[in-house]
Amino acid sequence: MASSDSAGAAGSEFNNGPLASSSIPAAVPERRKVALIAGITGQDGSYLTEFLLGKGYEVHGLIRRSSNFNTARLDHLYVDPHNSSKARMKLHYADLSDASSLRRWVDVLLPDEVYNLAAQSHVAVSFEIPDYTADVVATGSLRLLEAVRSSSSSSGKPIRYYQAGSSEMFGSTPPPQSESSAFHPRSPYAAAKVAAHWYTVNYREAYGLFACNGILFNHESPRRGENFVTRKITRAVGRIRVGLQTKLFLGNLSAARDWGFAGDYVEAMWLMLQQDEPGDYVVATDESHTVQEFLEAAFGYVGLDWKDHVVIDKRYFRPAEVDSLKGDSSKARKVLGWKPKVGFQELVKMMVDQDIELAKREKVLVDAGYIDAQQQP
Ligand code: NDP
Ligand code: GDR
Repeated sequence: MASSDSAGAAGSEFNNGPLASSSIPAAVPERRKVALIAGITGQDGSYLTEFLLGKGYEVHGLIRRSSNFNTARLDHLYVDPHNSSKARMKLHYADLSDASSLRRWVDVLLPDEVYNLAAQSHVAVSFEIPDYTADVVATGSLRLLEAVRSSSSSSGKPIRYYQAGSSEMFGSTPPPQSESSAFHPRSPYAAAKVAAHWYTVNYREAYGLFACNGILFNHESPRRGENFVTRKITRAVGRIRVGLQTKLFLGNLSAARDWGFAGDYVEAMWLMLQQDEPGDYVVATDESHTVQEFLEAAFGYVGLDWKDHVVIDKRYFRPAEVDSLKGDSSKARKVLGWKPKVGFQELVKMMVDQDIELAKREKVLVDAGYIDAQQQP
């Protein structure tokens, strides 16, 4: 979907240089706001892109090279730039581990807003690949901040920056957690996010950059990666319902999380960058449920008993767990005027409904012999 040619296309579109005032026609349309999203192919990237396109933005996304296409969450938004002048979402190759690629795209695109959503975002995996996780999540954020600072300083163009912080940064600090709660990270991922948080604060204080940290609690959707616990559960419910699976292997069921809907949370990211002053905000539903409660809701919704299907497997326990997260998002509600629209039960139903439809389509392929029923997400 992205092409290395896109650099030229984007460059010629945005680097036209100033027009002489006499040559400006009376009704020049206002320049669209330009957003640059790192991590556009992820769950949040796809919802944020939809949201910003709806606000009239030109959206550019940085994607990394993969041997398989990694743009499935964006396919419904894609317009081939070769076939249409209407494409308002464009994709470019870059990587948070490659500073030169980040600086190049910030220079070429001159964005108004940069959203850093890119990360190795799986907590358990961060124990397996800690060095890589730190490089992308912590140093990668520093690389992008520095690209924004140095490009903005050279061009004189102000750029607003959003950093995707996480409730995992609170770790073992007891709930409710707010902006003033202490960070006590419990994984390489969380420690790297704490570093990225402080890099962002430092660039704000040192250089006056309009940089915000969103401290977002867990947010889910039908587009959630399939190895996060909520989606793993709803995928299994769908597959069990249509007869493609019988067991679901899970780890710690007693951990409690504050689960919201990703579509609601991207609005809060945008709102942070529309304020007069930059700041840091907790974004949460302020309600907490255990993994077991999620299981009860998801299996119960389709008339199944989770105890008939769930098997505890110690491989899914983490070396250090975050036991209980519950946000206090009163600052975001007061200052940003934000609040979540989708509650816990509605979120579970939305995810189960879509995963039943997905499992039905999967079953057609299994019955036709195209895929193996044993393949589990
Ligand atoms: P996802 O894992 O779905 O998406 C992560 C994105 O980062 C993907 O686009 C991925 O690309 C990209 N990425 C990974 N490594 C690199 C790299 N080296 N260079 C460039 N891009 C890279 O995460 P979410 O959408 O759920 O989360 C978005 C952000 O918010 C993440 O930073 C996450 O840590 C953070 N966060 C998420 C929360 C949640 O509950 N969802 C809560 C709090 C914070 P690819 O598609 O190629 O893998
Ligand atoms: P989390 O999400 O670690 O909170 O990070 P995840 O869904 O992975 O785990 C939530 C809780 O469920 C328990 N659990 C399992 N988790 C997974 N993935 N697989 C299992 O089989 C399983 N069984 C039990 C976990 O131990 C944990 O307690 C997410 C990510 O999106 C981060 O990027 C983000 O920063 C935080 O949310 C906020």
